[in-house]
Amino acid sequence: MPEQTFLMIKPDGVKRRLVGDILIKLEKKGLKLAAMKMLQITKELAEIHYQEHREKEFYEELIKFITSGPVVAIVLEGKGIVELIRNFAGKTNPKEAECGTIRGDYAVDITQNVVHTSDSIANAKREINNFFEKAEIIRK
Ligand code: FUP
Repeated sequence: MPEQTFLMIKPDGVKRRLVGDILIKLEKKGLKLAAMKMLQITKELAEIHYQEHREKEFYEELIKFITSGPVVAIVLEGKGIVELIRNFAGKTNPKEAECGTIRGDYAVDITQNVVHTSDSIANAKREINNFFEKAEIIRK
């Protein structure tokens, strides 16, 4: 199976009408979209998605933010796509993210940082499973 990753446009990105700009960047780069949908994340799904941050001091704020409005969930496919999309998003803290990256160009706040991207192939599989049914993912 080709490598896949999970990219999510967070509630701030949707509220600020950045969905179109982000999709244009992905498409112009020539990346393959395998799935995409808009959804409202429940508290349950948020807790599953951010389980590794349960003990962190920013956890409550993170859950509140990610459930504060609709998100756009996307699956992208291609060789080396996990690392490519990490680089495309830029560093977690937008103040450190390079210009040209999503966070570098569109964000200043570490929580409201516009996008989430999977940080490994294993986490990408887990996250895609959390957000999508198998039938929602296009296979060529
Ligand atoms: P990333 O993989 O780049 O999304 O970053 P992390 O997994 O390290 O963090 C997950 C989310 O927690 C980030 F998107 C933003 C948020 N976060 C904070 O709100 N405060 C922090 O100090 C660190 C991360």
